[in-house]
Amino acid sequence: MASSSCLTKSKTSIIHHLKSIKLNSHNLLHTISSPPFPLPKQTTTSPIDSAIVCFQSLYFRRQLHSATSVNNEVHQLPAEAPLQQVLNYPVGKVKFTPKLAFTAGSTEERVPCYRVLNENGQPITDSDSLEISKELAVKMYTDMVTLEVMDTIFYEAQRQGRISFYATTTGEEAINIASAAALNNQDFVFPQYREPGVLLWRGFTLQEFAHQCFGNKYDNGKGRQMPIHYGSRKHNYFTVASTVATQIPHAVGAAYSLKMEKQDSCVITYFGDGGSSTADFHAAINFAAVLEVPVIFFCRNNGWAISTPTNEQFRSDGVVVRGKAYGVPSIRVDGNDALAIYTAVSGARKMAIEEQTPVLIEALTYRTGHHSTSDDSTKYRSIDEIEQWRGDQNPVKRFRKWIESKGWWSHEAESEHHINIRKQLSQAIQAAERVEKPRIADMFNDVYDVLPKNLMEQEAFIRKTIKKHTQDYPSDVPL
Ligand SMILES: Cc1ncc(C[n+]2csc(CCOP(=O)(O)OP(=O)(O)O)c2C)c(N)n1
Ligand SMILES: [Mg+2]
Repeated sequence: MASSSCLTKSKTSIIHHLKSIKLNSHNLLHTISSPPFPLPKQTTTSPIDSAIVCFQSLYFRRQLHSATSVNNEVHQLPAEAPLQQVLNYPVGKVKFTPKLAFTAGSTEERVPCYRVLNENGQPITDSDSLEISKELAVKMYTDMVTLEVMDTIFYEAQRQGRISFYATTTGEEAINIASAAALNNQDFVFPQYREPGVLLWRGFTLQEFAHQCFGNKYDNGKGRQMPIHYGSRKHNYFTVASTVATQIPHAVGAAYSLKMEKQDSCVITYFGDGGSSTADFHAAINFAAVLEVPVIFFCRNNGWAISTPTNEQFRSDGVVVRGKAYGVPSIRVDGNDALAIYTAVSGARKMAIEEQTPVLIEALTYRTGHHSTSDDSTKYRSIDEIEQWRGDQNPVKRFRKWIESKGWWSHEAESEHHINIRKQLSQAIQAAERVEKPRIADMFNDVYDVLPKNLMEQEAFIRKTIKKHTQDYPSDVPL
């Protein structure tokens, strides 16, 4: 297609064409209605001239498109058309290019992963890392071990039928503890369900964890939720909701309120790779970017959403690249390297508060435990693969090697801590088991100011049924 033929089109046909490509601008149409074409060669800057150039560009693209779709080959257009280099679209200033080049859907080179400690727990040369004190390092390590032991014991308690459900954080201890260590306790947490370590870090006691898992009257949620649905107003930790990813837009709303109140704190929301595959994630991160709110999106990319591997969830280079698509600063970090996570979250927090911006962190890791006690992950992945990730990459072992190399930890300290935590947990579980369940009335209160008629009827019905069939109902639920 020669450019001269399109420039000599009649006025009517050009206006018709403009309408068809939906360039909705009166100015533009007016300008086009004043001949002559072709346009003068000098560079123009007025909005009207720009509009004409815009039209020209679109017009040529159209012609090019129809030419290529018919002949399946691209012809070089003569260079005489005076294309302005940059145009100020509503979306921003955009440069033109005469080249037909589609952006790549994926690149050979993946976004690199920020790491500080290698598999032997030795710092990588020249790595950017924050200095941390012995006291902080030891607290991070001991909390990781506490989390590991807590998982093992609650998991066993579920297997013994003492609690109904459990999900471990195995393989994600560093994500839990090191991210929590980098935050301030005033920062709000909107968790998924695999981040109890953040609550542990903030001082939620083993007894409180046990009360929740046993759903007794001391559970903050009054036994209305399954085990592991922790929440604590005292620790600014919003209650876990297992409807995947619903916490992400909530976090953005909370961050917006911090912004309005000019608070010196931020929000962090955790979610898995599966969570990042939901509509809620996309809506939330877009709102966060546009509203410029201080929220950290922390994605635990552990390779699996129950039995669905990440390569069946998305074709992008993981989750980190989505930050750029939404205009959000992002980083990919080694999720099994506590020092890297600590440094990345500290940096993200600073940016979020000082620059009032969302930040996306993708922590790459591997879920070495089953999804939950309802899952057997060997049905969809090999034991060898799991074992491989439990070896050198184990985040707790890696961090231990580092603190040992600094002379901050010993075998004696390790066994003492294990014994102590096991003992505390065993006592906590026994105590939680003995506490009676919440009252029947708690199934119905705390939502409505005045109980609606249908709930009153349900409450009366359940009381009547329990009285009639007492032997079928637990004796430790007060009526
Ligand atoms: C809205 C919704 N859809 C589906 C489920 C069922 N479900 C529970 S956990 C889960 C996988 C989530 O995977 P991911 O976000 O990667 O977290 P991970 O379990 O790996 O930590 C799914 C699909 C759910 N709870 N909520
Ligand atoms: Mg996952």
